[in-house]
Amino acid sequence: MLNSAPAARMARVFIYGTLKRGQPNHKVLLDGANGRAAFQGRGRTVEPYPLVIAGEHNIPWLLNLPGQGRRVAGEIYVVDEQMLSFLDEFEGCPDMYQRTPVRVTVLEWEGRQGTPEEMPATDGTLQCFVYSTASYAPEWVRLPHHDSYDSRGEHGLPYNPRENR
Ligand code: PCA
Repeated sequence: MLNSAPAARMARVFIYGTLKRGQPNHKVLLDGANGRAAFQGRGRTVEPYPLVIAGEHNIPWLLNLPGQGRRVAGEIYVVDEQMLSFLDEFEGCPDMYQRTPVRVTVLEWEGRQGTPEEMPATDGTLQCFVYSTASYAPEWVRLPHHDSYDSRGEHGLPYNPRENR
């Protein structure tokens, strides 16, 4: 048996919002009860997208409008099927966010070497899933566009955690 065989059932996810390290929902990626997630590196979307903070709970949303906004920074994880289904549920997919493909330029890589399916392509890009949305209020496009989300950033719009709602 090849050690890399389970990789076929793993998925790569680009995390740009409250699930990142140091952000309010990161703990769900670390909780083994939800499945497994392994940090692989950091990157930036190849295409620009509008990343806005919207609504009464100051939630970050990547609007599915490639070509507008800024190239968005985030973290790349490989997750198992259990964590992928957990995240779909957690992110209200497909009603709130939709899990869509995105191309990411890798800036820092900590992923395992020697397993071709886990390494960035020779042009330094990777295809990942991302939780973006196409179901947003039209005026959200005119909100400030961020390139790197931090709940406690200078925007002054801290995320309101679910447990407080
Ligand atoms: N959680 C997902 C999408 C937006 C959010 O807050 C993420 O961190 O990528």
